[in-house]
Amino acid sequence: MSTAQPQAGLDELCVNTIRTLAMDAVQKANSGHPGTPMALAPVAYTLYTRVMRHSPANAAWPNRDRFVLSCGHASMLLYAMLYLCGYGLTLEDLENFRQLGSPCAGHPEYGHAPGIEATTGPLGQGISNCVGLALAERMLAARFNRDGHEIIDHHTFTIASDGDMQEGISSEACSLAGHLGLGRLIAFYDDNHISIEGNTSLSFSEDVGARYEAYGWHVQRLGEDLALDRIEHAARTAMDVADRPSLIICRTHIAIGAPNKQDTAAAHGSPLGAEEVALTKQAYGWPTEPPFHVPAEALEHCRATVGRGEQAEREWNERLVVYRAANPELADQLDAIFERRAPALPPGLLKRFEAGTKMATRKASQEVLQVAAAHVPSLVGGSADLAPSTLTLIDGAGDIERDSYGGRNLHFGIREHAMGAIVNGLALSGFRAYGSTFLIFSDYMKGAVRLAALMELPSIFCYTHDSIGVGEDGPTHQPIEQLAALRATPNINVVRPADAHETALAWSFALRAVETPTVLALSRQALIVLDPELIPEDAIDRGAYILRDSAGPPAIVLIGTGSEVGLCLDAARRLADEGVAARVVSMPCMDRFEAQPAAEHERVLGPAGTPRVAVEAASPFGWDRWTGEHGAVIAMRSFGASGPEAKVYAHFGITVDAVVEQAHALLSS
Ligand SMILES: Cc1ncc(C[n+]2csc(CCOP(=O)(O)OP(=O)(O)O)c2C)c(N)n1
Ligand SMILES: [Mg+2]
Repeated sequence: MSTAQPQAGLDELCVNTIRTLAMDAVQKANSGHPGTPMALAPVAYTLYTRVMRHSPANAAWPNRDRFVLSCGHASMLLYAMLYLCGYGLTLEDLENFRQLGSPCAGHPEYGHAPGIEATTGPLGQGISNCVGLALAERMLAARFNRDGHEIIDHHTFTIASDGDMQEGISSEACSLAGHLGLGRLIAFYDDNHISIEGNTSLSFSEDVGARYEAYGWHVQRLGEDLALDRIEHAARTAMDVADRPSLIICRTHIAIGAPNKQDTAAAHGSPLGAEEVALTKQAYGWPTEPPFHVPAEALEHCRATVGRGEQAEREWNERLVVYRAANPELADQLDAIFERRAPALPPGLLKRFEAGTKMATRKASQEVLQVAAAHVPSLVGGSADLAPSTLTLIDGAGDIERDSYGGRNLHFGIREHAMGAIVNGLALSGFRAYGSTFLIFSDYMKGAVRLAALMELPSIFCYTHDSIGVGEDGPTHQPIEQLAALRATPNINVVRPADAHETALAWSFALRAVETPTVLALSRQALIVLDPELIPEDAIDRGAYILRDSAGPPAIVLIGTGSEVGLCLDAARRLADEGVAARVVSMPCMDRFEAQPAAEHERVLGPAGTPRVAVEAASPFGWDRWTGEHGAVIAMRSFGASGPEAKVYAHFGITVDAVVEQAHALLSS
């Protein structure tokens, strides 16, 4: 008897175990996507059991190969692999697919089970995260590998579907990946000619392989024959191509083997149905009962990855011991990245600026960034071709370029959405990463920003030109509703500092974050630098504070953020001259203020019934919560206009006069 036969039989048994688990879990949940996991089972099985170096017993092993299922709807493929390979998911977890509290959510959720490297589901994000993961690998290698000590040398694998390939974000990200020559990035493309509405020919006819070749990728076309040896060979060929990312195109058949559902859109997002499940199992030569049948040999065979992973990890740990002895400081830095430690910022970080002078908060941010970068070696970032305006370059740190990944300044090109996903990939790898553009273009990257919040990543989104203060560029460039939308997103801290000192605190706050992304909203225009003695060190953590108080109890409270705080101060002075007791509250972070107890709300804003005026050159949405029944909001109720900044503010009635007038109106009513 040849030895190939039993192995081939065992492989087939394992592949069919994955397929039937996916069918059964979707059938039991009466919801989900069965067809794609069925078709992709050979690819995932080959990667997990033959190709990838990973350690199911320690899913967080830093030098593991990464796998991201970009087509997150095929989540049962990932859950089946994680269960079979011994990552800790149980068969019961699979049986509870899509149920409340199950680690097997509808789409893979980062942090819900070991082995889920990223939250996927919004198509295009996963493969774009992978560009960040693969870039992070090269950046870590450039920083930490020393002759004879290759401590970082892993690969990043992903499976992407038609939808992933159609979404613009993947085009942005993969264009950059090709440009940067990220050779350790390997994507399988599930070319199944099917999406939800039917055949992809309805809307998709380009040659995807040719497109990726044009991006500078190495492309293999496997065709229909997905024999495991061919998949493995293609993966290894891709791994040998060190100077380019790789795309491996597989012509698959959704719901393969299902007699009535194969190659149909019906197999995409609905259970096959009990009858079709039974027929498909018969076609596989599988017992129709019980469901969730896992042959002992299949489980045992897949679980052997645990031992192989432990062995790989042991070897790496031995290398790390030698490395640590030779490079103790570097090893410490590496630990900090692996553990995603929030960097300690010395109090001296908080640069002092001269009170009374004028400085744009984007300019202050630039100065603070230099100090922060000196103390936080893992801080890296860049902009979507706007660094001269957003002022986010780290001086003297060098650019990230093809074959030169040791720098700290990234150039994303005009690719905001990919920038968001790549920043998230860098954050997943332990870098403190920021991406920057104008606040208005946060809309272009909202999908990725939302996922940073959902994944609980401390990504930093540094947005400048944060209001109609942009001036002449006009309404296309003047954000209105962006702050409200970002504040409405759970688990994002939106920080809009009033001056240079609040900006320093804002960076310090963002760098201390562990599981919450920070959005910085910075001014293009110069703002008065406040007296630092008036700003508490925890101003951002608390979200709002009394910047200028009235002599006695306040008759009126003026609340501002960012550029409008100065305006509130001027109005308060005028009111004081008129004998009106006016308090000014700076609220750099509404999200953090909301998190404070009611007593703190009352301490800062005055007791309920105190007349309050909020001033923000943006949508008033959300402000009535803080102004209360007796309050007023001075804000933007339309798009902006093109003109010099001061005239635009006057045109829209966001002025000291307007604040004083509004205060009088409230006091006399
Ligand atoms: C950004 C985004 N838009 C829309 C969807 C809804 N959706 C889920 S899967 C899918 C397309 C399915 O086609 P394909 O990607 O080829 O997956 P397959 O059916 O082949 O598994 C769509 C539109 C989504 N998940 N993400
Ligand atoms: Mg498809």
